[in-house]
Amino acid sequence: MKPIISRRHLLIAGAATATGAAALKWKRLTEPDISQPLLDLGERLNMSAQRLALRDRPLAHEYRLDQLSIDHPSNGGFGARYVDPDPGYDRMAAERFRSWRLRIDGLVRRPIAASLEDLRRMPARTQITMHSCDEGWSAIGQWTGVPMAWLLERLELMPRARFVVFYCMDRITGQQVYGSLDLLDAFHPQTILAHGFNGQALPVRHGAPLRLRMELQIGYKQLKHIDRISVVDSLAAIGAGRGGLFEDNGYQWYAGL
Ligand SMILES: Nc1nc2c(c(=O)[nH]1)N[C@H]1C(S)=C(S)[C@@H](COP(=O)(O)O)O[C@H]1N2
Ligand SMILES: [Mo]
Repeated sequence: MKPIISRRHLLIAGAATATGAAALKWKRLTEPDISQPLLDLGERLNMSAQRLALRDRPLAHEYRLDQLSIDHPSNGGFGARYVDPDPGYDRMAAERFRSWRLRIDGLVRRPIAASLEDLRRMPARTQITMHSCDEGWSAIGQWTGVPMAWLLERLELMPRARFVVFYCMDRITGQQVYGSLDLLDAFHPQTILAHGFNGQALPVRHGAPLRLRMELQIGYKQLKHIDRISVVDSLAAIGAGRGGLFEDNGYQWYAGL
């Protein structure tokens, strides 16, 4: 597959977590024929090492209001040359997403279609956290949204459920942005579907109308402009099968900080 956004690809190698996976990642990005099983093994070891370290599921650090970044950068915005909103996005944004619905389907007993108003009426968590992008910047922002754990419990997961897939309303060089979490991360207490940023409605540049915050993982896992969530038992049949558009293009699926 043709790589997307090559600058990111070059930089991710430098920012990958400190294991042999970093070197493998670099190779994969520049030499597509690198042995995939070896790469997968490296990633699994990296992930299990991190999971072991995180076995008591810490909370990401939360900051004070006076520590908010004055200017929170944005990445993958619709202003970028290679990013296109879905047809209809601008119209929905103009009417403050009144016709937008979040659909949740897949391995759930109670699929829903929720409006932004519905989501705003649900329980909310507010957290001030640091966002770290693999391109080398970070910023502190305040995010408000529905806890995924609360939502997933109400949806009643079926026993086969293993991953939560998030679909976004933007395309990067023509490919639909999507990504995923396993249930462990989906149920983490700081995993929220954010509709608020710094005390205001979530702006377009930060992912309006709804974006994911999973505070134990790096920037590209914080998916923006979500309009569909699907609960699945396997990621293999989605996209190129690596769990997300960024992952399909060489990023790690488990991108713990
Ligand atoms: N739908 C979508 N989500 C996305 C992206 C994107 O291009 N499209 N970029 C990711 C990356 S690389 C980062 S660093 C963060 C940036 O979030 P921000 O623009 O709110 O700072 O969003 C992530 N989520
Ligand atoms: Mo990023």
